Amino acid sequence: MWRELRPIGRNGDSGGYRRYAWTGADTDCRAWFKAQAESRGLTYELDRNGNQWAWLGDPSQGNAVVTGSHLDSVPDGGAFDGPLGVVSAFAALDELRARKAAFRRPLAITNFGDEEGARFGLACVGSRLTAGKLTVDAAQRLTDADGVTLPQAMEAAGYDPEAIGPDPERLARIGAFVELHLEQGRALDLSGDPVGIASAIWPHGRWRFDFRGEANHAGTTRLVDRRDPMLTYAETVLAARREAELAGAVATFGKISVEPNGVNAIPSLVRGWLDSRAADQSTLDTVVTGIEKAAREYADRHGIDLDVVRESFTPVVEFEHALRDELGTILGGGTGRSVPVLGTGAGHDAGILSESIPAAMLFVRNPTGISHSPAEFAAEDDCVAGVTALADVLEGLACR
Ligand code: HGY
Ligand code: MN
Ligand code: MN
Repeated sequence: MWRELRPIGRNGDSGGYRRYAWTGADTDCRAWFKAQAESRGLTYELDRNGNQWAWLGDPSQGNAVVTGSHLDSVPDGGAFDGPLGVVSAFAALDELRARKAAFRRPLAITNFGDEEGARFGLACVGSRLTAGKLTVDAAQRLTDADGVTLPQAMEAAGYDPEAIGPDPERLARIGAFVELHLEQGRALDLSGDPVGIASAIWPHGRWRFDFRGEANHAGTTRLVDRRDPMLTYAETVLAARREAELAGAVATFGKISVEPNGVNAIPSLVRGWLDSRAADQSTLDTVVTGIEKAAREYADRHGIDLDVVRESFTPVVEFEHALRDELGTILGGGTGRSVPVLGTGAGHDAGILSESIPAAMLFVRNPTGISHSPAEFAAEDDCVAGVTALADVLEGLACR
């Protein structure tokens, strides 16, 4: 499976993946998923929001156990964030078949569409639409950097954008969703465990800061005469770092666009996207309010107009304790051995779905903690441990 996925959407220069929603690379990933489903005799289904499903057993029976993740990536992402959960799901099913497990509940493997939000700016679009956490109206207005809207992109990729919307009937069939994911930190490396269980996802969001000044000649405009939004932007980036440090949170400006984007022109517009996350809501509020306040002070000083728009927000997710404890018991194997339970600052489809259905996550050790980068890595032994753990969990949930 890894061999087949390896070339899809891979950039030769960076070695990273550019698998953006509804592009050719995404289409190739989806074709791969469908082929994996069909080669195992699973019933393939595409839902109204473009999420893919591979069913073993009859979905209408209800109380299904579902596992999977996503196949799209951030710009120059690694091989594991997303695909590890999908590959491990198919491998866990193979393992359960080898064990001759008898399924008492329907089982499905999923690929949720557009998890990273790399193209349209909003993460987890497929699961948000399904859970009714993104309105059809708002989804239809999502636009990529080239001005292509989500409906246009879906249509160009051969999907029906008219069909998108909440899918409560589908969610009602699911008794438990378990997403396996590469850990995006070093907690398991430090504790010396190959696999852990998720406790919670930090509240997180994305804010767009538009700094508007005045375009002018870089060579002839005296410094005192400038209204340069790049200066205000730069000061805001430093403020973000300061506020996050003070609060024990994180804040990142990782994306920027500049107009007119000329070497010899003072910019008229600098647009920067802030991603900020914290362990609790009030800390996150403090950080973002502090950054915005600092930005407004700098803007006033330099004659810059500033607009701040919250583009997305995901509240704290505390995974259901009963399911989480069940996973702990299954993985402890009755030995009382405890599996680490850890929180994360990364968002996931499991977090979006957890408000509608019981959801849980398994994490696989990441020896460097690096993620959203071509350097993202997990050792083969740990990936195998992840598959075994997922198979044990699915067996415990679906076969007993
Ligand atoms: O956490 C994120 O940035 C995304 O939801 N994976
Ligand atoms: Mn990610
Ligand atoms: Mn992911």
